Amino acid sequence: MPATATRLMAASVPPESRLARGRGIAAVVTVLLLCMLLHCKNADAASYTVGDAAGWTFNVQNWPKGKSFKAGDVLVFNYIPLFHNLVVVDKEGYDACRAAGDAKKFQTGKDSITLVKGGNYFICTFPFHCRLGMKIAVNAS
Ligand SMILES: [Cu+2]
Repeated sequence: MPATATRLMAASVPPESRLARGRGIAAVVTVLLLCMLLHCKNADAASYTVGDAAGWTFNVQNWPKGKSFKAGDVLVFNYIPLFHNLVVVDKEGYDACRAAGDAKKFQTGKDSITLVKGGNYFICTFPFHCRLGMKIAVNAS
């Protein structure tokens, strides 16, 4: 094909449609960048199994020691729901091993909790369990 014919064909594409194609590409690139950003945010959040292999049980109190947590990290609590539960409390509730009546209670045996910035406190409210160290305090930065 002679060079002039190619040039003619390229010129026959109306400029508006080329502009539209450019906008389409820009939109796709924007969506891809947003996906990558969201993915990075998720990849940044870590997931921890509370108590490691032993799970959420007695004497788990020291498990958070030496670990650093960030808001958005997820704690996974594994336990037998017949024997334990998981209740979100505040510092006072943690210290006194007492949950308010409206405290958020989980009892599936496998609960995933996303940490909020600051203090995150969890206890088991089965009689004496909290006193036996079934409590954790986690500070998330
Ligand atoms: Cu318990």
